[in-house]
Amino acid sequence: MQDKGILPEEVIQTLWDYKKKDSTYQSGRILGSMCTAPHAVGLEAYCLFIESNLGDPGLFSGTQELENETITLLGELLGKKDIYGHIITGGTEANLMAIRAARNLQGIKDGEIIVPKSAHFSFEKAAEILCLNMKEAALDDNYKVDIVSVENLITDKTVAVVGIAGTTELGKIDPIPGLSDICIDNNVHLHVDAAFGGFSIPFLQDAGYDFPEFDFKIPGVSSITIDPHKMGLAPIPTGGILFREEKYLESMSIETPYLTEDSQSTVVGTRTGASTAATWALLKHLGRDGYREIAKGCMELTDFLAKGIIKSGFELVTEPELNIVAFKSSQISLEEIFTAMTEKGWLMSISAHPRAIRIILMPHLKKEHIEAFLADLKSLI
Ligand code: 0PR
Repeated sequence: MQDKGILPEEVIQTLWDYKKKDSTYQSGRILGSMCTAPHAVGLEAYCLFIESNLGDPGLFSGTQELENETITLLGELLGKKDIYGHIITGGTEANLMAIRAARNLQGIKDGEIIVPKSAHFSFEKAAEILCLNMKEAALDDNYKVDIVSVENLITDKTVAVVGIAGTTELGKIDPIPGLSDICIDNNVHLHVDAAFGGFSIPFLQDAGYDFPEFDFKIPGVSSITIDPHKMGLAPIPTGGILFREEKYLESMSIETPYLTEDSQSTVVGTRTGASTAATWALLKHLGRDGYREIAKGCMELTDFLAKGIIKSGFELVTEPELNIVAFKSSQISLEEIFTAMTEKGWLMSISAHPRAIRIILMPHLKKEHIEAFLADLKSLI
């Protein structure tokens, strides 16, 4: 560090030089991200609460009220108004908290968790941190978890089973009602990872999409991850963890003797209230109608891209269920497609199971972006 400080204008100018190297959602080139440009109302709310620290909520009682209201609103969205939870940093922290609560309540030594083969890698982190063994359940032909495989993996050491409502790679929705039945029969915690699908499935159901139930309406579901910073359009970092009963939070409660609250259940101590304000603001501003139109728009673009991919001579590896399209070609390798399209400026990702080019149709993508993408893709064959 230099001794003499630099003028603010100079500091900001240099920051701009760095920022110019970043990709932007507005360019329409980011095709492999589950995040998107934050909505202006969420951004304003975020900035308004930039000082607020929910790690010491007695100092920020207004933000604390907002968090309680936000959790109730999210619970209402996911089938149960009287729920318990927190607004945290994202899906990773939410999944860690869910598995931690399940482990603490079950009190089993050398416990195990069962996750679908399609689960996000955050469960591997959770298992390692919590000293649990992670077992992977097989998928069916449609890349959803196979219930029989889960049932066969359950033992008296199982502390939690995970189902996914919107898988990371393909956007598939696991059969949560079936998982719920076996979790109730075996007295096991069922956690639903709806980090991606939580902010679209309920609204698409309103719009007439035929999706299975996945939330607290299903009796065996004990906890749900829902990320406002994905399809919720909140600025990052904004995640949500919801529990059916207060006992799950209590099982993780640590005494905090000198703070304005006596105990804390979150992993993070100092915790921004800005994420809470942004989520509350967007739920209020957009309402069910606003979120439904956003989710529908993404699905319409998904359909447009999927049809365009087939017309251009490529193959879908599976029928899209949410707003993710995965495709390949029988003529060109994935690496060749990836390299050629990257050279043309498209920022995509390659899924691992199954291997495919993976495009996530987030709200920052417009029809003209997808038309330009398809034109470039067609030129490869
Ligand atoms: N659960 C599911 C189903 C997810 O898809 C993700 C992240 C998580 C949990 C973890 O959430 P956090 O990353 O908020 O902790 N899914 C995306 C992925 O890994 C995250 C992402 C977002 C990756 C934007 C890249 C990117 O540009 O693909």
